[in-house]
Amino acid sequence: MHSNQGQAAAPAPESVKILVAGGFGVGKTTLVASVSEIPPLSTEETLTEASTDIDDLTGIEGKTTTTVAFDFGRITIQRDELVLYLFGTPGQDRFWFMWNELAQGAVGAIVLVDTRRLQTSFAAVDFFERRSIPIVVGINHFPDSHWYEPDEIRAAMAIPESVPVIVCDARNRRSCKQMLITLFEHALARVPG
Ligand SMILES: Nc1nc2c(ncn2[C@@H]2O[C@H](COP(=O)(O)OP(=O)(O)O)[C@@H](O)[C@H]2O)c(=O)[nH]1
Ligand SMILES: [Mg+2]
Repeated sequence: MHSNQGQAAAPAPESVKILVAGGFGVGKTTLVASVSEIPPLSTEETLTEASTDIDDLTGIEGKTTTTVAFDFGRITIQRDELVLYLFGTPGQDRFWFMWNELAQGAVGAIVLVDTRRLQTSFAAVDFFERRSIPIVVGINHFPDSHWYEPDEIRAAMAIPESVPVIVCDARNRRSCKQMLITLFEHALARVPG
């Protein structure tokens, strides 16, 4: 009789949910698309005349699309043992009502910041801090943005020492993956016991 005894079954991968947050146009959709192994599901729509009155495009006049609900992607790390499901949150204020739902069961969040418009990411930092959800802050530099060191951004945004603040490039897969690993380690370090 055929038996599987003695053959170690491959353990099912652990799957965790991670959010990608930050203001409108900081690079959330770009980050999810950079790292995802599956075609990222994105509900990107062309900005309409109607929404240009509502969404603040100051500083990002070139942006022509917007994420209507959220971005979704997946990445496997640690030799197939860990699957991260990424949810990019909608950046516009009028979608705040979705955040509580999206945050359910999340182990942590990456909060992206655009140094030209730091204020657009304050609300995201605050949201996760209030709920004790671990975050990593990613400084996503754009061609015309002034270069700031992580400590300058930390001071400007009053981010506690315990929160990692790192420079990243949302278009670069390695950079995004490194940020996810930093977040995962940061989240694990906070688990009591
Ligand atoms: N130079 C540069 N451009 C970026 C970077 N990340 C995103 N972008 C561009 O910035 C724009 C807004 O990015 P998007 O991902 O749609 O922002 P979202 O609103 O946060 O989802 C897009 O045109 C991107 O191609 C980056 O790291 N560097
Ligand atoms: Mg988007």
